[in-house]
Amino acid sequence: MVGLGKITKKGKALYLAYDQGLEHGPIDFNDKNVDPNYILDIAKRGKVSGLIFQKGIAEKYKSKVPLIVKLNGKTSLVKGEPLSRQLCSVKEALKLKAKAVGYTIYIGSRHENIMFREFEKIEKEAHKRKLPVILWAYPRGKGVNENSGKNLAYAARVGLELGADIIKIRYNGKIEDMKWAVKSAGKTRVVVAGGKRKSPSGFLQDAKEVMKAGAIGLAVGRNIWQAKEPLEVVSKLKKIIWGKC
Ligand code: FBP
Repeated sequence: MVGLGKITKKGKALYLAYDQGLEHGPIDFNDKNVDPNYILDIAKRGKVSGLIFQKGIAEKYKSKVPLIVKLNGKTSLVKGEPLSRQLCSVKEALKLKAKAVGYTIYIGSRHENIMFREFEKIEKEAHKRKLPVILWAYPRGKGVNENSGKNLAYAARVGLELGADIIKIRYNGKIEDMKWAVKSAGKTRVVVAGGKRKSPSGFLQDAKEVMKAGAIGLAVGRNIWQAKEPLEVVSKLKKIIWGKC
């Protein structure tokens, strides 16, 4: 197994996700957070465990915290069965000084086999170079329930089966479902995505529950950088993840 020491502290992690500009477009942004420098500042001052960028931003904006380069992506303009293709190689990510790479698979999509193939090559190459691989494992596609406990656990298990070091899944608000997903992931570590912005108290409550369920941390975007005081959210999340710090 590849060591996770560069992207975890005491086995736990808080990642700041900022690939939404590709996935959703600037609709998620305001005057401040549309600027990647604003995000770099939150990451640096908040001392998060890793910052997730697509390669274009990583090339132009240098991170002081460990960089995680997302290797595939798609826009929200394409409709139909989801397919997210590779946009950046492991080699390019390493040139950008990435400490890990990320890849999304839409479990249940008619095109999941294409993403499985791409992921397999990435996983092989990244592991050869001792680079951890984080799999965004999202159940999605025609007739696929994105939030059922059964499918979240299935997504988690796919991460273990395919060789991911960490999987990033969503929380459906049911702690028992998260416990089962964590169990299903075996030795693959689980981090949980933030999702659309929620009330701060609701979001922090979710964070407490996923940690109780056995996740090693969270990978959050909008609930941090859309907040009025992002560093306050980071600090509260760190307390939940690491206890007093
Ligand atoms: P958020 O915390 O903002 O939800 O970010 C997590 C994330 O996985 C991002 O990395 C990604 O851009 C986004 O969610 C994708 O969301 P969706 O697939 O629901 O459009």
